[in-house]
This record gives sequence, C-alpha cells and structure tokens, in this order.
Amino acid sequence: MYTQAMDSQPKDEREPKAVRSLQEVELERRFDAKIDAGEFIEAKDWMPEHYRKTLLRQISQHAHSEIVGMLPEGNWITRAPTLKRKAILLAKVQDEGGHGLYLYAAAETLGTSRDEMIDALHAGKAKYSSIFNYPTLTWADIGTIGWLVDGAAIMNQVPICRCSYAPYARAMIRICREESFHQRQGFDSLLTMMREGTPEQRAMVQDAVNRWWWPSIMMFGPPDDQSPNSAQGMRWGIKRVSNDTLRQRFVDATVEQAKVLGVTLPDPDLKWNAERGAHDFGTIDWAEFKRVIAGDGPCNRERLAARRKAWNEGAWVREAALAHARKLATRQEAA
Ligand code: BYC
Repeated sequence: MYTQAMDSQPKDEREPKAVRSLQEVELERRFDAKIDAGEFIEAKDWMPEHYRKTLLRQISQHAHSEIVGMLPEGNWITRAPTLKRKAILLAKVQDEGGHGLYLYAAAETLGTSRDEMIDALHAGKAKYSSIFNYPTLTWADIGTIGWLVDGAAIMNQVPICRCSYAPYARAMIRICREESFHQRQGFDSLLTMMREGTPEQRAMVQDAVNRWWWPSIMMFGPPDDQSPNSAQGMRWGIKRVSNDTLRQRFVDATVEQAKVLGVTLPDPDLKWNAERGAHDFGTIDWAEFKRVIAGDGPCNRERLAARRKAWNEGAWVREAALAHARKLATRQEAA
C-alpha cells in the first residue's frame, strides 16, 4: 500500500520500483491523467513515490537556500550606509526567513519533518543554492544581490507558481510578490550609487557586478543536456521552463537593465544575435559550479558553520517556546 513514510523508500530516488500492484498501476494512471489535464495535486492525493521525493528534494533545497541566503546580506545590516537602507535590508532578510518557513511547511506536507531537513543541511547532506557560497565584500554587493540574484530567483520562481504540487505553488505565489520588491530595492540602491555616487562608489558597483554576474547565471543549474532531473520534472509539471531557457531570458532582460545602470556585464562574448532574437554569451565555468555545489566554494564552510552555530545557540528559545505551548495546552485542558 502507498505510504508517505520516509523509511519505506528505495535508496536511489531515481530508481523505479521493480514490482507494482495492479492497484498502484491504476493509481498512477489516474495521477498521470490529472497531470496531463493541468490539475493540481494536493498533499492528501495519491502520488508516485518518485514524484514525492523529487518535490521534497527541490523544495527542501529551496527552503535551505532562503535560510542560508540570509547570511551574506545579514552581514551588512550593521553596516548599511543610511537608516533607510538599513530598514530595507532588515525587511528583506526577514522576508527570506519567512520564505524559508513557507517552504519548509510545504515540504513537511510530503512527510518529512523540518527537523529532519535541517539535520540534513547541518550534516552537509542537503544542497542549497550555489550562489550563497560567495562573499559579500562591499556595500555594492548588497545592491547587486538584489538586482542579479533576486532577479534570477524571480525568473526561476515565477513559473513554479504553476507547479503541479499545490502547496508548493501556493507558497511560491506569496514568495514571488516579495521577491519583486527585493529585486527593485537592489536596482534602486545601485542606481543611486551610479547616479549620485563618487567615482569610487561607481567603481565599487562595477566590481560587485564583475564578481556576481557569472555565479548568478549559474544559479539556473546545469545546461539542459546535463540536467539529470529536468526531463522528469518537466513531465510532472514541477518544472515548467528549462534551465537554459530561463538563463537566456534572464540574460536578455539583464542586458537592458545594465544599460540603464551604466555598468558593463563582464562577458566580452555577450552580444545580440538577430537571427536567434536573443543574446549570445560566453562559456560558463561549469567546473567552478560543480566545485561550489560539492562543498568547495569560497564560503561553503563558513555558511554551514554559521547555520550550525545559530541552531545551537537558539536551542533554548525552541525549548522555551515548547514549554510555553505545553503550559498553555495544560491550562486549556484544565479549563
Ligand atoms: N545550486 O538536474 P538539475 C533564492 C543541482 S533561493 C546548487 O537541473 P533540478 C534567494 C540540482 O539540485 C534560490 N545546486 O536539477 C534566496 C541537482 O542536484 P541533486 C534557490 C544546484 O532540480 C534568498 C543537480 O544540480 N532557488 O533565489 O531539475 C535571497 C542537477 O541539476 C543548482 C530554488 O531552489 C544551484 N544553483 O533544477 C535571494 C528554486 N542548480 O538535487 C534569493 C527551486 C542545480 O540531484 N529549484 N543544482 O543532488 C529549482 O528550480 C531547481 O531545483 C533548479 C535545479 C533549477 C535549481
């Protein structure tokens, strides 16, 4: 019989089950028909084990990315140049914490607890976005993250609002609304520096763009022909648009925005191709991408150490909240 319990799963999530009952074949046929009809799957609906595990993999990675993503920007909250920028940055980092929570909650509907996901992150077993393993060296990095990293995130995440798994799609609708504010505040911060700043500030923006451009376009994941999860993810409507198509859309949109800002994107091969109706761009260093997602990027160790420290130091808060909830429940029972 179908179960959502983790301990009954085959070790390799890409491995199809060898023997299936007739009942399971029929359930899968109905599931496929729902997907083909563009219907949503809810948490209580039957789903193939591989669908559940694929979603869990993607949503937990996404949740961890939001939480780890708070760190590079959080480093600058105490050093924001004005009260206005500090308030904006605080709000943005808090939003990211909220996005992580929506996403952990969506992943929990698939049968894995938040504690299990967090343990996997802290043990170095769970992935999070490559982009958060790069350092934030100057204030211009904060604007650049908003412009490029949140810009890439929106490009990737808007199609996920139509993901076939309804709890994830609902979480993404809320997240995307906030991401567009994140992107605009980043662009606005850079525009202020470029238009009203000193030559040193303008050079700082260009330097930040030089460092963040290539990691930002890596965020969309490996090229389509080297993306092992894409075909099945697209078949199931988890992924709606391919890695390379999203990357191309992002490059095309960003080139125009870079002109408004007055910065140069650090790619001598970037040029309009009239035949394709899109920009050609240079070769991405996929060896660097693989190193970073394997744990050997500039800040991987620092990021995980910061998360583990925050988790350990927050233990007393979790214990106090649980004790308080237990006390309230006892009082309510007695009343
Ligand atoms: N970093 O077969 P593929 C944010 C992995 S949050 C690390 O194409 P898939 C933000 C991939 O997981 C940004 N790993 O996979 C937050 C797979 O490994 P596994 C996060 C990556 O799932 C705060 C392998 O490479 N956004 O934007 O079909 C502030 C092969 O890839 C990356 C999301 O998570 C990467 N960049 O497609 C500001 C969105 N790329 O799992 C901003 C949701 C690939 O087989 N996720 N890998 O071991 C997705 O849309 C998809 O999961 C991906 C990858 C496009 C990322």
